[in-house]
Amino acid sequence: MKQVEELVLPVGTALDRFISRHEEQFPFATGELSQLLRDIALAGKIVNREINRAGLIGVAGAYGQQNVQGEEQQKLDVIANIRFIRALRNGGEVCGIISEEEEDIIDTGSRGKYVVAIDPLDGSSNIDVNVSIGTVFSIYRRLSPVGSAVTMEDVLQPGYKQVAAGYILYGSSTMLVYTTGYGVNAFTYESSLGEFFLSHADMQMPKSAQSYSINEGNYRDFSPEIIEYLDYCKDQKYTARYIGSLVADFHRNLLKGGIYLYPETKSSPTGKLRLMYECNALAFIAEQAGGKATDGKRRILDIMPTKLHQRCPLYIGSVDMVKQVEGCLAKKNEMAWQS
Ligand code: P6P
Repeated sequence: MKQVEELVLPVGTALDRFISRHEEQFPFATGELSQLLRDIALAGKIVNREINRAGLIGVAGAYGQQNVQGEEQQKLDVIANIRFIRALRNGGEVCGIISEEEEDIIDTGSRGKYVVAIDPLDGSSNIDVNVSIGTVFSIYRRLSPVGSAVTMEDVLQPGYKQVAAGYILYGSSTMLVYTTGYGVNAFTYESSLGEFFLSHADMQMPKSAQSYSINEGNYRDFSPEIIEYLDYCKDQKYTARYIGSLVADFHRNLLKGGIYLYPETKSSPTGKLRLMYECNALAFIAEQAGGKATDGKRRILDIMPTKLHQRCPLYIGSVDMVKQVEGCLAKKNEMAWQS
């Protein structure tokens, strides 16, 4: 006969309760940032539902136009963008939004104290083949006076100014992972209850591992220093894992250790990934979990942005592995300096 306690196991800590319990950590804790995180979680639940049913509700496939990046938009890119912008606008805590899918700043006209940089759906080329994809977001405090128009300075802040950052991974399970500068916590979505529950508390990224993540199809395009590092990985019999969705590759490395590399190439001389709504958020999370993130020369979080959609090379993951790549690249940087 089972004890009654076994019959009524606790369901765990819901995201809402976790946020409320940790509210005192938020600077100027007046509940707005907590509400903003809830707004993002709500939009994530809605997008999750649409991703899971994409093939049934006619939202799979291409939308038929390109975004400001010149990339073919998928229907779900457009849908996710609308869902997150609507949730942030209706929530009232955000005065400005920059999005991969929007050319310019969105000024919500609200008296909100925060600005958000978001990639509504990253890895969307994987949607139609049922591979994990993700949402990435960064949250900053506005710099201009409340009630005034949102300025470029409000949205072009360096990554170290983030007050929170996170991602939602739509994978074999849907997870929300975020930090407010007090460690990294992950919440798994229980769809039968419509809630995210704490599943990974205070995550720590292993300092090293034997797994690397890069698109080796660009091998001929890489610098000699990156080729040297990749050859080292092969000599060490490292495992190559590349999903084609940054959020999924990053999440694996957060749990198991590893490094993700997207170097500059001839076709992408400043790298492919976007600083404001991909690299900064993941760099914040990586560092909070004991990892590291660099563009090969600079700490990602120290890069002073100059354009909304600027790109940068990205080396992110286990601290010892990122340091090793930096060592390889230092030779290149030194040679460049001496030439
Ligand atoms: P490639 C998806 O487009 C993305 O931004 C990341 O999620 C992913 O890691 C990378 O680009 C894939 O790029 O050039 O290897 O197809």
